[in-house]
Amino acid sequence: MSKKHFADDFIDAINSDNTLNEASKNIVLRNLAKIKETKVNILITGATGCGKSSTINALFNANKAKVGQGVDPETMEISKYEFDNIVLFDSPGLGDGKEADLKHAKAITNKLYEKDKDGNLLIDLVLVILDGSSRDLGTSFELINQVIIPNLGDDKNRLLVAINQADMAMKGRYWNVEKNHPEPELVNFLEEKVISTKNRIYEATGVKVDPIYYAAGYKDGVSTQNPYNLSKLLVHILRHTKEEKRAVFAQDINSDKEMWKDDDRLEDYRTEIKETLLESIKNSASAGADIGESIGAALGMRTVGKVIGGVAGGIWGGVKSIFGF
Ligand SMILES: Nc1nc2c(ncn2[C@@H]2O[C@H](COP(=O)(O)OP(=O)(O)O)[C@@H](O)[C@H]2O)c(=O)[nH]1
Ligand SMILES: [Mg+2]
Repeated sequence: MSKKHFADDFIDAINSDNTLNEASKNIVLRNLAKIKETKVNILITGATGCGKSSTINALFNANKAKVGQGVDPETMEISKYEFDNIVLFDSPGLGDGKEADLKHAKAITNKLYEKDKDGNLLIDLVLVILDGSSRDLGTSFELINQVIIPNLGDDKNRLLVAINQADMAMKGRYWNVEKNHPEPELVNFLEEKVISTKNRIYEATGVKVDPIYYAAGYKDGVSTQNPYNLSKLLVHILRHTKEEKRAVFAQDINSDKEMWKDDDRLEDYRTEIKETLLESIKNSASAGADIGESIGAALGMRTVGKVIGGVAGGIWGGVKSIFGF
């Protein structure tokens, strides 16, 4: 892609910093080059119409996924969307008929076992989206409990369950359109949905998940509704991603500030996003430059953090302004 990588701005900054010793500098530059090559592979699945495409478009920096596009169950395969560092696999869940369901279950299972070129499991994270406006989530639980969890391997942390269309959970009632948030009645309803989702998965599989609810929002000819709890969703995605891979989200997340504004305020999600990205970049950049070795190196490493935090323009500058650096 043509946009400049945020790591290149850090590379420029490190290169022009003369407080760093040469040896540390070379290690950091090599690490930054590695960040550019790091891929995070996410499998997004859930029933047709739950909002996979809408969620992809809200989270990331391109309108790649067609919204409201019904799939042809006969020919449907997993669609792949490649950003600079994030790679998404979008697969329908169950509920498209017996034959299609078998095909989808098989495709998802295969993806879960796929290895990358280093022999590690390819998929870093499986995001299962439930349609919060649907009263019958039976096929979604079948997908989670019978297809995904049994084929997930030991690292159950790869699974994240999120309930979309929070605004429509009570058919649009108790959603405050003006403020773009749920009123207390709807909050209670959604919290119960979270608990019952958690219980249904735990009772069937013994696996503990921590579902969240959100709204990807929509754009149609007449009206637009911004996402709700998208920052919370990203916080959970980051928490479920290996520490050393978190940094690269900075490159691909949606640069439209409006997308990230509205949330339940239960935690300061935007501050956590900012600190998580910065921490991950600092740690990845200074990996192997032995901090314990000498005071000089330790000071050098502290400077790396400072240099990186100080970079203003480009993609990183955008991320900083969204998440309040
Ligand atoms: N009200 C509301 N509609 C949504 C939300 N997310 C998605 N939609 C709508 O639900 C429909 C299906 O969404 P889409 O993203 O295509 O679902 P997919 O089949 O899972 O990819 C579209 O009309 C979207 O505009 C949401 O959070 N709230
Ligand atoms: Mg879709």
